Amino acid sequence: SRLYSVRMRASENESHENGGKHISGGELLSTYSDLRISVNTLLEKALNHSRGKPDFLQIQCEIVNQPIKIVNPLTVHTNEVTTVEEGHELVRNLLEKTGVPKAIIEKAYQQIPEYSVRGAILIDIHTGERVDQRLDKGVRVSKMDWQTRNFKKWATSKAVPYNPRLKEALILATKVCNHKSTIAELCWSDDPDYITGYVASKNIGYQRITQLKHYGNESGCRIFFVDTLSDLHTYISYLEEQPILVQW
Ligand code: PML
Repeated sequence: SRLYSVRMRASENESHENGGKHISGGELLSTYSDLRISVNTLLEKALNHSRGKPDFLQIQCEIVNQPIKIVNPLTVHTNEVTTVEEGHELVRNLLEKTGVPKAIIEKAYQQIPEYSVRGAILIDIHTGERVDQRLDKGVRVSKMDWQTRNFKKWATSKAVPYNPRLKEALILATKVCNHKSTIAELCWSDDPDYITGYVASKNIGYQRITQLKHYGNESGCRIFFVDTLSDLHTYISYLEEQPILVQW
């Protein structure tokens, strides 16, 4: 049966000129009969966030018209590090392995915005320049999910602990890395209570790194390193519009 894309966004001081402070966002695909549960799941997520209490909260449901593409999850590996510095050294090594040049990695680090960007920023691996031109919004990857039952089966068989954050991030990384223009993704959370992040690519898989910031820090990061963006518009519409179901 047809699926609905359900999206949530919550923020503080939404009317502020810089768009306010991003609190939480969420994405899922739902059948019509599950819509009540789905909307509630995202509502709970928005209201239980340690970044704060939203004064703006939006949940939107929209039927999916495009055919849904099924993709396999990236393989997951957890890298234990003992300091944030060690974590970022590993980020640099992994990014180099995916094909992002050293100089571009450094240039990317310098461009991580101070303010919180809601979505991802896109960095060209040839120039190191940010190419999305979306300022504080960034690009929001949308229309993807992984059915709970299938995810649980996968998690059990891989001995991965059931972690909704990991699930969500792995779905996103799997969608993003399934496009040939994506060389790698670098991400860590803007949640002050969550310090694990990851580097992902089609070749190295989803490489978790246990410390990429200190507790209490509310600055997150999500960068897509991209190549051959002769057609930036098509790439962004893949991220925003192409429905993807992860299946194992
Ligand atoms: C987020 O949802 O804020 C990003 C979390 C990234 C790491 C998830 C994990 O693999 O534990």
